[in-house]
Amino acid sequence: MTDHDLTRAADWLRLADRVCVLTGAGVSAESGVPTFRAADGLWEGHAIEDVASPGGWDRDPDLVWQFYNARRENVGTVRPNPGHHALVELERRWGDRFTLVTQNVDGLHRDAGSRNLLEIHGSLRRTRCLGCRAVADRGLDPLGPAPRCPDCGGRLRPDIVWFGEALPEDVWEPALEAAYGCDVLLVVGTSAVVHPAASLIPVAKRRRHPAAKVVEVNLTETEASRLADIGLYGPSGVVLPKLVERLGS
Ligand code: BV8
Ligand code: ZN
Repeated sequence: MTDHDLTRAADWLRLADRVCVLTGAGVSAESGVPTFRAADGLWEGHAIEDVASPGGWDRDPDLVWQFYNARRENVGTVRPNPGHHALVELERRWGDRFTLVTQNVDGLHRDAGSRNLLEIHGSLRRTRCLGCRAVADRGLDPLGPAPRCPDCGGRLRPDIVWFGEALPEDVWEPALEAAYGCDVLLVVGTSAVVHPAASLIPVAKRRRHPAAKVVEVNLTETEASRLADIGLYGPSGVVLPKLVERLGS
């Protein structure tokens, strides 16, 4: 990342009326949460379709809960990092003209203080009852192998969007609007492989004139790079605070 790139990105931000941010696992990697693109394609030793798909749930719900309880426990040991806090600072400056769309399910953005937050893939901290459909925030306490709904006794599932499942309208619609309406879209720590989340990037580029400026923050180039107007390459926990600092007061 050159000083010139950082200045250009900060200048675009300073001129922006509306700012949208799309984050992925790379933001939480700075807190020690493992990303998905593990080299062997496995995820904590499991095939994704066995632990993060409706088919996997139907075949072996206890294995799915074992997988999610392990991730809940891991997230319970980590804290937000300077990258999360830099995004809270951007929200403080832009207020309700700032929207943070996250693919992450670890809840670290919320812990850091982000409030204009759309968790488009759900959250490890919430469960949904298959009986009465109640959604509850249960923090990160272990839920045991086959948790039951305290109200109706029905089976609880993680309130997470699995592969093959539609994203909830109540977060996906506002995410599309935020991407379409922004002047700058920051794409941080995502491989931009998972859809429809990754489609927010071309959406931002398609808006009325002038098209949004897309700034990618990542360790490497990704599927998003060809649509980015600028790439700030480095750890998000270092780059984001530098960007906020370059914005000035
Ligand atoms: C749907 C919850 C239909 C689970 C998640 C073929 C082509 C295109 C699409 C598809 C296809 N086949 C299937 C699909 C659709 C599928 C999909 O996109 N698959 C991908 C794998 C190709 N999508 C779906 O199934 C979606 N649903 O399509 O439904 C439908 C429609 C209507 C009605 C019914 C059905 C649902 C997708 C949501 C899946 N759930 N999460 C859980 O977490 O347990 S997605 C999951 O993977 C994560 O949430 C996360 O979003 C995603 C991983 O992506 P990233 O966040 O980008 O993480 P990754 O590890 O990939 O990258 C990390 C990045 O960070 C890297 O770039 C790295 O360089 C960078 N990095 C690392 N360290 C740092 C860093 N950057 C900065 N600093 C650092 N320190
Ligand atoms: Zn219930």
